[in-house]
Amino acid sequence: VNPTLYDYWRSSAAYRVRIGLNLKGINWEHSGVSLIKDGGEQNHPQYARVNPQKLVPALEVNGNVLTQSLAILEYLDEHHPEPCLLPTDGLGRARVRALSQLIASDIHPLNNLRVLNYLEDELNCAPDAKLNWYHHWITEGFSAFETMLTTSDQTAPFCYGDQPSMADCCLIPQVYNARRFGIDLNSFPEICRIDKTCAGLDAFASARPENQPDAT
Ligand SMILES: N[C@@H](CCC(=O)N[C@@H](CS)C(=O)NCC(=O)O)C(=O)O
Repeated sequence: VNPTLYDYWRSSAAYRVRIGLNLKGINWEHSGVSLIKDGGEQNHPQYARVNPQKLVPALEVNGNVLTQSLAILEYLDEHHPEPCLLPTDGLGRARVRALSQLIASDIHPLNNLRVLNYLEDELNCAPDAKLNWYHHWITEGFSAFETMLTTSDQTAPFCYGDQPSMADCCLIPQVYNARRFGIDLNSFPEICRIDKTCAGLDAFASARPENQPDAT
């Protein structure tokens, strides 16, 4: 049986997993969880039984539910080693994990839907203050990411070496979010170059939000 991805077209965490599944050539089924319909289907009891964190993605594999996009990508890498998303040497793995976590642990959680909703609904943030918050965390994170790329001779054509890794699975969705919220990416030429390189690959193109069945 093909794995089922609990997915929302605009979820960047789910987008990471879509790229990983596609890179590995794994056929998967889509199960849509709309983050906006009916107060957010992620909050409905039937989805909370799938993922108690009420977040997408979750991946169901042979009756087991996996959560957390990076844990899912590592699982896929262990069970479908080719092409690998993590290098084989310890230093390389630490580097790819660090790049991935810079995005997945330090940028993305601050700009997640529930955080933005809390700023607006509970802390009475005005819409432009909320947008400044969004821009701030991406710009700060991308500045460090750009420096990490430009100061390493292991960068190119991808974030690490000559094939896409977990770091690219994290970067490309974050670039999508940045563009969606109108962030000027001119100060991040290396990030933009990698984004363009990845856009040319089918695995990345078919994972794009607008190419998902629930895209509106
Ligand atoms: N650390 C989690 C983050 C998952 C996550 O935050 N998903 C977002 C969409 S990108 C979500 O479901 N948000 C729903 C909400 O904020 O209510 C992962 O990497 O899987």
